[in-house]
Amino acid sequence: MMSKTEFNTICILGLGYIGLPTAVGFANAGKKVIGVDINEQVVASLNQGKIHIIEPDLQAAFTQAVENDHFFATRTAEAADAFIIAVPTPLLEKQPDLSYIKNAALAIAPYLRKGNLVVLESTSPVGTTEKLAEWLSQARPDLIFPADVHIAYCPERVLPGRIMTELVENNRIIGGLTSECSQQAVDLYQIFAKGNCITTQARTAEMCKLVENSFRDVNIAFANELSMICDELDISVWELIELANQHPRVNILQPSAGVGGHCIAVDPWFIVSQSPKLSRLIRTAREVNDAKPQWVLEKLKALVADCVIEKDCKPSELTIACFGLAFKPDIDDLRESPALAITQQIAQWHKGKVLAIEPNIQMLSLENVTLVDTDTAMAQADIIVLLVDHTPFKQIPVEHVQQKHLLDCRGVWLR
Ligand code: SAJ
Repeated sequence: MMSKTEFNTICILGLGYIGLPTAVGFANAGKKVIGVDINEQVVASLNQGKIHIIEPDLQAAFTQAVENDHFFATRTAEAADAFIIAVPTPLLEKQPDLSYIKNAALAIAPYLRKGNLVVLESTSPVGTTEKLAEWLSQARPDLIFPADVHIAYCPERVLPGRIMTELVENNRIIGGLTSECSQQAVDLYQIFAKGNCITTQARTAEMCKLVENSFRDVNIAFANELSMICDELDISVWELIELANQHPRVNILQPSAGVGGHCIAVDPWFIVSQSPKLSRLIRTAREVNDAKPQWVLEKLKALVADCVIEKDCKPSELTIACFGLAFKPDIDDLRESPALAITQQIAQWHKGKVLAIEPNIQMLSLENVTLVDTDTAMAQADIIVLLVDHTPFKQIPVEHVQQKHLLDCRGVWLR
């Protein structure tokens, strides 16, 4: 039986949506956390006590960590008992770019000591944890990896908007390069995680993360494909899905204006790039979801043409209102948002007024688009496109939506 490792100091590389909440989790569990980020502004802002990302309850928890002197941010790594790498793995021409992970490895290499643990949390193609061991071993030939320094992969699985809860409560998959590595990583996360820590091999853990998001993408693509087929066949897809879901073994997801965010629309490509011949379904799902915003735009153009005939006016006299800009309901994150992209394209194409209604933001700088409140939009719009089902939109009774020309991408105002 191995003795439980003591982790007093934890160094976290990458202070984004995952690294920062994780840092706060350890800090508020009483550990000393060194937060490392290459971005000078991020480091400065954090050291002034201000978080640079939007996530419910994170600022309060971060303030507590700083006030208790358990966290500070810096641009360079320092010696610690455990190192967590939570840097981005962006897609470059549909291939994952591992340079951030490699740079993080090189940044911690000089500080590694026998008995340390290095955990990779970044979404990664299969085999990356093994590569990490190689990079570290090249930089530190005096140490044996993963014997002297343990290495594990532990993907994050938290949902933006619920990060602070899910970080603690979700079960974790932990894939060590050896079983000792896994056990040490379990000891680390159990400092603040209440969910089960389930151990496996590093390659399986890497694939598990990719598969979870691909599963969701494929299922959303099924719903999105149905929405287009139903439109052609003049059937309500919303009613159809509700009916089909009455079956005890059917659970179809909801169609949308497209799949956004930083994970579901990205991670399936990691699988496709590694196994291109075998991942036909995963690739097609990606293509179906990526094509949905263009379909919405074409439907909108047809609606404008109808409205012009009916009102006997010029297109430039019509006002279009786009309800929702965020990448999903009840958040203010506009990055990688299909709703924002659609609104932008409408504004480029339409000669008349374009209004945007986004209750979660106060300011918008988008050419030819005016941010207004719901009442103004309802009063002025000739055509409505509902792109995101934010709660305040769902609270509007359908009788208050007078516009005949309505494109409802989320099935909120069914009539
Ligand atoms: N969406 C639909 N129809 C649905 C559900 C979602 O079109 O029925 C769309 C949303 O509108 C949004 C996109 O999918 O544009 C993604 O939203 P999401 O809420 O499904 O997921 P994310 O991207 O916010 O977070 C996902 C989560 N993964 C899974 O649920 C399998 C989260 O647990 C991961 O930690 C996160 O990706 C990540 O970081 O990988």
